Amino acid sequence: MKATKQLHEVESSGRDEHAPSLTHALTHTLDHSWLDEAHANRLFSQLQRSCTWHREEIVMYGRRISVPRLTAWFGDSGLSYRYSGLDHRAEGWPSNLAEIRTRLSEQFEQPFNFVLLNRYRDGQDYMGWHSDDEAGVRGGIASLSLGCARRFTTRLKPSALAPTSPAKPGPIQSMTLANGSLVFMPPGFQDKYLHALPKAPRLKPKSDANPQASFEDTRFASERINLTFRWLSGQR
Ligand SMILES: O=C(O)CCC(=O)C(=O)O
Repeated sequence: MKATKQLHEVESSGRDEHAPSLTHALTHTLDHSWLDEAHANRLFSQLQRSCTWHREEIVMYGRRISVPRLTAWFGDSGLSYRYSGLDHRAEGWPSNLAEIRTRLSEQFEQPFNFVLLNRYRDGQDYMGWHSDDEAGVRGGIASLSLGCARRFTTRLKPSALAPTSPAKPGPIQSMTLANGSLVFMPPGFQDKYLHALPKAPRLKPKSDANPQASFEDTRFASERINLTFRWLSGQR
């Protein structure tokens, strides 16, 4: 892996005698300025305008609920990624994301054939604790953040803690992902760790910030777009 910067930036939420060392706990790579600001701003704006954003519904505990964020996806034509009981069929790559994919493949020396986009409209949108360990997801996952800075959290799965530890996840590790930052979750990460994008209650919804303002003069208001580049095996 040709990572340009290896930075373990951790704010631990507490100590736990069963917790592994921080170095072990956060083995992913974080680069705060993987995309320069102008490029990140341009890409944010392009994706915000041009993607078909879906408000998906999933069934949890027998109830149908709306996912608390918008989603879009791209990938090699015909490829389908199934998670949360929903199929996501790809129809090729727009040139702006194909370019990013090439750079990521060179840097991390692995192919990527699918990208999932999550759009958090304000601090009320979030992603709960989960791991991307669906059958067929192989290799590392490269996660690019655009727009408003948000906290990204990780914790060890109970199964990855010492056998003597209670059946609860490890302490929460947290990092801030700002406009243009990249975090790489290496192969095997999803087997051991959960991750989440918590709510950010102090972020004002766009309508409160200034409903008349354009993207340029409000920056991102409170919006964030995250792109996770993945390799799905067993598919072309
Ligand atoms: O928005 C983020 O940074 C997290 C995205 C995520 O957890 C995922 O796509 O699986």
